[in-house]
Amino acid sequence: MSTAAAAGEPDSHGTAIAAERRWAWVVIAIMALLVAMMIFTGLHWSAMPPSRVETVDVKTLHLKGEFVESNLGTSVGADGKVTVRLVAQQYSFEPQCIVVPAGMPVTFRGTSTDTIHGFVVGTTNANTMLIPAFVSTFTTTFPKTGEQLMPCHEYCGTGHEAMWARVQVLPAAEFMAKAKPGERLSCVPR
Ligand SMILES: [Cu+2]
Repeated sequence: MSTAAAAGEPDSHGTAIAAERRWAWVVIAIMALLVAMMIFTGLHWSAMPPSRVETVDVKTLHLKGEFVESNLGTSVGADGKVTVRLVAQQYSFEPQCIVVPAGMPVTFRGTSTDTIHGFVVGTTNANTMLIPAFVSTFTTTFPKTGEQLMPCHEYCGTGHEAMWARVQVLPAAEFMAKAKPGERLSCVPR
């Protein structure tokens, strides 16, 4: 016991150490919680590393295969599955206007020709990165009809802020009426 405490005065040094120790435990608890969350999300959701890797040759992307210009846009397969294929490049998406049906699963398949790009569709959960030499894919459903903006959300160079496309979500019946087997739909004005 210090002389100050013995004299009946508050032990300021002891109080400071106790407060400091309590704060240290709070910080340790926060760090432990964050590490536990990282381990949990990593293992439980298999968030990282990606479980599926699909590659594509950037040098021949525009010449042959799935991502040639005539194959970009929305297609309806023989099994009725809706697939959107798109390519990102500095500083635009191809196609510039994408058509999708509302209330049906839509699978996006995209890649980039030059650097890392990405996109998010308005306020929906459609959101991915587009990486050169890799094919990004995800499936989502658009509940509401209407037009959404689709900006690039990975900084990709000086023209980044001008890089965006539009997504038109049509009623399913209207979309299916437009879709013809083997054709690629888009809403780019011709
Ligand atoms: Cu970009």
